[in-house]
Amino acid sequence: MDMKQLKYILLALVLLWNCEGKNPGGDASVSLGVNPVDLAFGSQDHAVKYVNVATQASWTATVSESWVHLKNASGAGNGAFSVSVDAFEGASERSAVVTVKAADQSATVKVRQGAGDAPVAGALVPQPAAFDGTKRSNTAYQLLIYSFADSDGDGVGDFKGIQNKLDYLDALGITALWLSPAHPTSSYHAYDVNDYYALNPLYAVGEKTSAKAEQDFQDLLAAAHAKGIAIYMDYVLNHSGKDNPWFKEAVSNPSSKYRDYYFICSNPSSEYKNFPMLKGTSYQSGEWKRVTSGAPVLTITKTEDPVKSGSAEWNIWMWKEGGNGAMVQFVNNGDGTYYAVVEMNGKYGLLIRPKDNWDAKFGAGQAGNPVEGTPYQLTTGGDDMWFTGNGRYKIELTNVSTQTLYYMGCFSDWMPDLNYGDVSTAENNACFQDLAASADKWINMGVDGLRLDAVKHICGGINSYNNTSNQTLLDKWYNRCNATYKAAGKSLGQTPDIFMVAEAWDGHNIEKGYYKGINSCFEFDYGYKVRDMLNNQNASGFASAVAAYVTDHTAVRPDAITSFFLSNHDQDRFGSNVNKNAARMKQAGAILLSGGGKPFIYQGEELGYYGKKDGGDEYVRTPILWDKAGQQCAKKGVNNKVDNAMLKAEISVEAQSGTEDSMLEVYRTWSRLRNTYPALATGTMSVAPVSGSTIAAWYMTAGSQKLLVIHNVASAQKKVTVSDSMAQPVAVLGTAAAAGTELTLGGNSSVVFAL
Ligand SMILES: [Ca+2]
Ligand SMILES: [Ca+2]
Repeated sequence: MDMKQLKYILLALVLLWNCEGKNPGGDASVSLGVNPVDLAFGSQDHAVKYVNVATQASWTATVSESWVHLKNASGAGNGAFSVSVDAFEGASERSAVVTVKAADQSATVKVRQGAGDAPVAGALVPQPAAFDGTKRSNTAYQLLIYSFADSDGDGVGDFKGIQNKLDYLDALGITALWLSPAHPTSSYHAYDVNDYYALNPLYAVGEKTSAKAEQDFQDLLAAAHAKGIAIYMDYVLNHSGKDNPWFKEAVSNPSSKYRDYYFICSNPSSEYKNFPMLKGTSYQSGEWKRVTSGAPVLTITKTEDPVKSGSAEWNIWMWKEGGNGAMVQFVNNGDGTYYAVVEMNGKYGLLIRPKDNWDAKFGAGQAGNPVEGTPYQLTTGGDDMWFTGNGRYKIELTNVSTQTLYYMGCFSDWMPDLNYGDVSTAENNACFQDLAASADKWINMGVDGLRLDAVKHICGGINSYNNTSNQTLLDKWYNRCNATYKAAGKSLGQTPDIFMVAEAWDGHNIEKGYYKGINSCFEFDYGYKVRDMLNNQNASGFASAVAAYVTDHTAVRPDAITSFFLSNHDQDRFGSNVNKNAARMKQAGAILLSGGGKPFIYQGEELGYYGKKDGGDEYVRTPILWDKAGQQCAKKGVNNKVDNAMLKAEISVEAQSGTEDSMLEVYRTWSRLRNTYPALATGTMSVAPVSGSTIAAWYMTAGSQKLLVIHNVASAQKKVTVSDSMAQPVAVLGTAAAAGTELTLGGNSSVVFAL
C-alpha cells in the first residue's frame, strides 16, 4: 500500500491529539481535523484518494463541483472518506472545495485537477472486451475456514462468514474454494480429523454443534453454487487424529475392527514388514510411537503412617503450584498394587507413569481433582490432576495392568497413520470403505471436489514411501469418489468428472507420476520458479517450462488439470519470498492469472500478505482483515498469533477496494481478464518469440482467439521489438507504451494484447 496513506493516518492521529481541548468558540467537547487539506489529481487520473477525519462528533462532507465524487461521505467519530474525479480535457487547472462539518465546526479540503501531466506518448490504455458476467476461468481460492471470516464475533471463522463474503470472492473472479479441513478436530488447523462424517462445531453459528455446522455448510454450498463457485473439501487420507474414536478403540480393544484401521503392533522394527501397505518401504524408528493402554486407579487418603517411597516401576511426579517438582516412587506391595506416603501443604499437580515408559502419562479422564478417599480411574494421556492437601497422605495405585503398543504416526504422535491393507485390493478394505463412505456423504450433499493431503506419505511414512503404491491407491480412491459424483449428477465443474487435486509435494518429475492416480496435482515447482524469476530478474526458460508442465501432465492422462499456485499454508508466503516487494507481488498475481493450468490464489495473497513460518505456522495463515478499523478479523482462529505490523488498515479489504493499483484491484482486474477471454481461461500456452532474458512472454490460444502475454520481470524499464500487432491492448500492469513495433515496458510491468 501507498506509504502516503499510512502517513495520513499518523497525521490524523497527531491532529486528534492537538485538537484536544483546543476548540475556540465552539462546543468544548467537539473538535475537527481533516487531513490532507489539498488533493491534486492528474487529467486522466483514476486514483481514489482518502481524507481522514478526526472528530468525536457526527460529520458530513459535501463538495462544490459535480466532477468530484465522494464516497462514505459521512460518519460518527474518527473516519475517512474517499475522493475521485472525472477525466479532464481542459487546458488549465480546475479546482473544487470539499467542506466537512461536525457539530458547529467545519474544515475544507481543496481538490485540484490540472493539465500539464498528460499521458506519456504512446502509453497503452487497456481496452478489454466487456466481461459478460460468465465466469469461464477455473480460478480457485485456498481458504482457511478458521481465519477467513468470522460472522458471530467469537473470533473464529465459520461457514456463515464464508457465505457472507461470497460477493467478495465472486468479485475476485473465483470459481472454486478449497476449504481447509472442515471436520471435528483437536487442533486449530484441523489436519487431525476426529470424525470424517461430521463437521466442526466451531464453524457453526448459533448452536455450536456438528448438526448446526452441517446445516450452515449446506447453506454455504447452495449460496456458493448459485454464484458459480464450487466447493472442494480437504481430505486427509494419510492419518486421522489421535482423539478419533476409531483410534481410541483400536488401541484399547485388541478385538476391535478398528485395530486394522491403523498400523499397530508390539515390535515395529520386525513387524512393519507384515503390513501389506508398507511393501517397498523401510523401517523408520522415529515414525513409530509408543502408546500404553490401561486404567490404573488412584486413591488418596489421609494417614498417620510414616512417609514412605520406594523404587517400584510406577512413580508419581508431584509439583507444588508455583514451585518445583519432585518425583516420588511407589512401594510395590507385591500383589500388583502400589503405594507411597507423602507430606503435602498446598496444591499439587500429580502425574502418574510407569518408570520404563516416559511416553505413557496417566491422568484424569477429564480435568479434575481427585477427591480424598474416592478411587479415581486414570486414562492414558489424561488431563492434569490437582490435589490440595494439608498433612500426610497415602497414595495408592491399583489395577495397573497395562499393555504397551506401537503405532505409526509419521507426522506426529497425534496423527496416527491410516492403514488400507493390501493396496492392490484396497477398495475392499474396511478402513478404505469407511473413509470413502464419509466422502460419499459430502459428495452427495453437493461438494464438487476434494483436495487430498500428503498423498506421498499414505503408503509409507515421511522418509520412506512407495510412489507406485500411492498412485494405485489414489486411482482407486478417485474412481470410487467419481462414481458417487457422477451418480449424484450435481456437476458444477468444467468436466463431468469430479475434480480432485493432490498434494504430492515433490519436484515435477516425481509429481507428474501422480497423475496416474488422480486428475490434478499441485505443481510446487511453479511457485519456486516465479519466485526465482522475479528475484533474479531472469525470465529465461520460464514460459517453456510452464507450458511443459501442462503437456507433461496431459501425456500421463488426457483429462489432467495442472494446478498452479504461488504459496500455500505450509510455506513461507510468496510476499516474504520476494522480500515484500509490492511490484513483484502484483506481477506474480498477473503471471499466475495469465498463464495455463488452473490457478489457486492463497487467502491473503490478493491483499499483499507476507509471513514466514519461523515464528509458527500461524504467521503464514493470517486472517483476512476486512475493515480498516481492524474489528473484522478472525484472529482467534490462529490463537491470536498474528503480525500486527502487517495487519494495518492499508492491507484491509476496505482500504484496497476501489483503490486503483491496490494489490486487490490488480488481482480483480487480471482475474476478470481471465474470466473474459476463453484463451486465458482454458487456452493452450506456447512460448512467444518476444521472450528474452527479462521478458517472460507467451501466447494463449483457444479456437480462433489468441492473446499475447508479456511480462517484464526486471525492475528496470525494458524496450523490446514485438512482431505481433499491438493494436488491441487488453491489460496493462505498471506502464507500457508502444511506438511502431517497439514496446516499452516499465519495471515489473506487464501487458496483454488480443491478436
Ligand atoms: Ca465464528
Ligand atoms: Ca502413511
